[in-house]
Amino acid sequence: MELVFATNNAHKLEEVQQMVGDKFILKSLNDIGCTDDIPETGVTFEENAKQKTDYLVSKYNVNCFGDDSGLEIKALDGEPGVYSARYSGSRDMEKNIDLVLEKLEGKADRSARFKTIISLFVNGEQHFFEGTVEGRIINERTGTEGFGYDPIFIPNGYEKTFAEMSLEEKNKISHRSQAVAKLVDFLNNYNQ
Ligand code: ITT
Repeated sequence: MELVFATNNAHKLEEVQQMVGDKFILKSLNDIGCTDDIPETGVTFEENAKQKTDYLVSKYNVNCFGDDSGLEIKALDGEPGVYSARYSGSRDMEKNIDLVLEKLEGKADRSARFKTIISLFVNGEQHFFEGTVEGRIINERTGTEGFGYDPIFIPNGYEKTFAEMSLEEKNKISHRSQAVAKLVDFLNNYNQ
């Protein structure tokens, strides 16, 4: 089954394709020739994820899913949240990470979670799937794998950051993999 994944983030596409296996052929926005900047103006992950699939359904009439993810830091009242990709005002992750570290200076509670919400639109039906992973923000970047805030996030039960894990290791526990596992479970049953 072919599904459009409403992303142009190659890391995310690769992570998710690895999880869904060959049964689902994922197409990115580039693959379907969509170069539009799909609006992401919601104040929740759910609203943003749904905006992506609503857009693709209305413009291309395809079966599709889209996710919105981000980092919620307790001591920052859930920031950067839906603003994770542009927390500092730009998509420059060096600046975004610097801002997080700066804002956390002197804070005792460094607990945080990554969250993903997936919106799926398939054959006229709307569904949502959620995944979260709890952890903490460390003081300095460690590791070179992954993307985004991976170098400063240690998941609970581990002593290394997401950026020190292989993709396979991260996928066993990540917010995105949990949400995708629910999506895949749903699709497998849906097809029967
Ligand atoms: P698309 O909207 O094109 O899919 P994006 O980069 O904006 O790509 P998300 O909305 O899923 O991706 O995530 C927003 C930001 O949250 C992302 O740019 C990262 O900074 C951060 N983030 C999300 N998932 C992450 C992960 O697994 N590891 C590290 N940072 C992550």
